[in-house]
Order: sequence, then structure tokens, then C-alpha cells
Amino acid sequence: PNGGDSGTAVVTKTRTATKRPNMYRVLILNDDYTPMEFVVHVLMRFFQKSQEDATRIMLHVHTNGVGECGVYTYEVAETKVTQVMDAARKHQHPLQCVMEKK
Ligand code: NFA
Repeated sequence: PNGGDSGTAVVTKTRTATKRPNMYRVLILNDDYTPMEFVVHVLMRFFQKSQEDATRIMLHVHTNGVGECGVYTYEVAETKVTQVMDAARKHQHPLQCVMEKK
């Protein structure tokens, strides 16, 4: 009755653009010389942290040696690292900021 079609069908779904971008952690590293208040300032200015969160992150880095400022796509993370390193150099602080793939 229906030309031998046994009732199957192929349904093709076009994949929509939902691929997740690679994400990168931006980290700051402890050192013995950068003033605590400068680190707090950097975290507020470039990572939009509140005074309270910035202080918590700074103290975590001071105690543990390293800490996370945020997680961003590649170009945003790269920009944050550059902003921190430029500010540190300008003020002659040895503060180091790096990014790592999650
Ligand atoms: N360890 C620095 C000090 O005692 C403070 C600091 C914290 C530096 C976090 C770098 C990162 N002045």
C-alpha cells in the first residue's frame, strides 16, 4: 500500500553552534614584595571583585602561593594577564599573573 516503505525515516538534525569555548584560569602568584593593598586594588580594578572578595583572594595567594582571579575565554584571559603585568611593571612590583587552560 505504501510502496514497500516499512515505516522508517531518516531525520537529519542540523547541529546548531553550541560548541563550548576553551576556558582559561587566570592566576596570581605570591611574592615577598608586592604590597597587599596593590594586589587588592588589581583584583578590584581588573577582575571586578568587591573589596571583601579581593581581600580574601589576596590572602589566599599570600598563604598558599597561588590563587584564581577568574575563568575566561582565551582572549579575555590574555587581556587580564596583560593588564595586571602592565600595572605591576608600572609600579615596579614583581607581581606575576599567568593563565592556564582549565
Ligand atoms: N606576600 C605579599 C606581602 O607580604 C602580598 C602578596 C599577596 C603579594 C598576593 C602577591 C600576591 N606583601
